[in-house]
Amino acid sequence: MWIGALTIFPELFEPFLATSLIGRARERGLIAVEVRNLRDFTEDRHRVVDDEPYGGGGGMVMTAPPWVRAVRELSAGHSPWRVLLSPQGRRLDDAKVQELASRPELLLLCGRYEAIDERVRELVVDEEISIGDYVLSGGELPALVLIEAVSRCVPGVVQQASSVERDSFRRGLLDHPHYTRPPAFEGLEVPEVLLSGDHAAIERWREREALRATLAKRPDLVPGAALSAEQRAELARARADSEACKPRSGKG
Ligand code: 4HQ
Repeated sequence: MWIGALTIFPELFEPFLATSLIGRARERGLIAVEVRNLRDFTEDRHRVVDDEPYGGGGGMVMTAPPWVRAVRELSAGHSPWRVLLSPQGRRLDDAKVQELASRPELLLLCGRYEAIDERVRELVVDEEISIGDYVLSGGELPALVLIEAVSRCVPGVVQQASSVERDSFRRGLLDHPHYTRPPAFEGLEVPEVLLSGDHAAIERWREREALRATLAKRPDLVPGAALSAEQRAELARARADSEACKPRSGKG
């Protein structure tokens, strides 16, 4: 998979992309990342990429010509899916990550300043994506978030394929709790079933705890989740319990 990124701060990318899982995936040729400086696509001596907004008001706007030149140049010879990182975009989730990972080439546009000239969107952007409802100073961290999440989906990048399948969200539920040594710590003991060696019982416990965690922390995920028989039974129990706690309705 090839991922390109356009930014005025290319130096933000390399240390992150050279480290750990992504660094190894790049060494092994599973993903290629090409980070380019938008200023290399300006044509003036001062390499200016911004200007005052038409209509007035505060802040600076990134001008269209360097973006359009850069995207066209980096797209020549291939046809990457062109993604603009922006709070106006559709929110990134696991389904979108998998969809993006299925594309052989991605080009990520990382803006700075108040905004980018609207014509960049119209001319050279296929999709606008946000990593969440908050405002950052640039699209670089969102691009790195996207690169890391997408890389994990590329076959071979995560050595243990089962850990991607088991990942929280891939099943539509949050993760169950995890424990490692020591067996008792500050008066808190590891649940006994995990020490039992009974693999079927451990699996049942994990499924139940995953559902419980999701009901407690992210109940909005439960309707969309693919539940096992054990989890459907647990859900019925949880619903019966909460029904029993409710005050009876008006007339009753
Ligand atoms: N940005 N998800 C770039 C974001 C953002 C987000 C703000 C993008 C500033 C220039 N991008 N502009 N949230 O906050 O993707």
